[in-house]
Amino acid sequence: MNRFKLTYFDIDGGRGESIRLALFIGGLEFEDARLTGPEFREARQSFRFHALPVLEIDGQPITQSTALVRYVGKLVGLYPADDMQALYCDEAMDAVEDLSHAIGRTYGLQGDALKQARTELVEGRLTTYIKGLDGLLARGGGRFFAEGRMTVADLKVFVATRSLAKGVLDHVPTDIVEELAPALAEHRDRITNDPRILAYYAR
Ligand SMILES: N[C@@H](CCC(=O)N[C@@H](CS)C(=O)NCC(=O)O)C(=O)O
Repeated sequence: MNRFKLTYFDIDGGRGESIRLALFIGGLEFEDARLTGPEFREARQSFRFHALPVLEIDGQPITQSTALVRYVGKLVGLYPADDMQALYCDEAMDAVEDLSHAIGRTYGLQGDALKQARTELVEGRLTTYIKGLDGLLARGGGRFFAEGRMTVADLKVFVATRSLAKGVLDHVPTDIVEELAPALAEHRDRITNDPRILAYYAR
């Protein structure tokens, strides 16, 4: 049995959350190391790319959240064996990563500059990616992104749409997913109410 330690920020969202969910769903025990902002800044230089998440597997640190969730998904049966379904899964996950980068560029801004950047985000990349993900969901059959069942793609998209609904981004309407892509909002609710996800957040 491998030893897993996931280091990420102390938030129930972001790039580390789908990895936590996949580890939990798969019943793989892991050390859930959650850093505060000051703790991260102090330790930042020690991380390979000065960023999180980092998953240590038997003491070996590995980075890159999508690669990590794909790896855990393979271990726990949350990643398709079929190549085309795997490609569907990867496309959705990489789209979420693109969106994370677009959102990340608005972090640290204040006041009017923040408002303007977030308004542009809402009208631009956010709308494009929500609609694009909605299309990928439809391609997957309407309920899940690949293989007609929950995979790591559903976890990664769910983390993103859940965060939007929670209002973590000032100047971004919390109902943006409902407004632009009702099926994607239903997908978020479907994953939210999955017994494995309910069990994770009930801990
Ligand atoms: N491509 C990397 C991006 C990692 C990344 O940018 N992580 C953010 C948090 S989600 C971070 O550590 N930001 C802090 C910083 O860059 O100072 C991945 O997918 O893991």
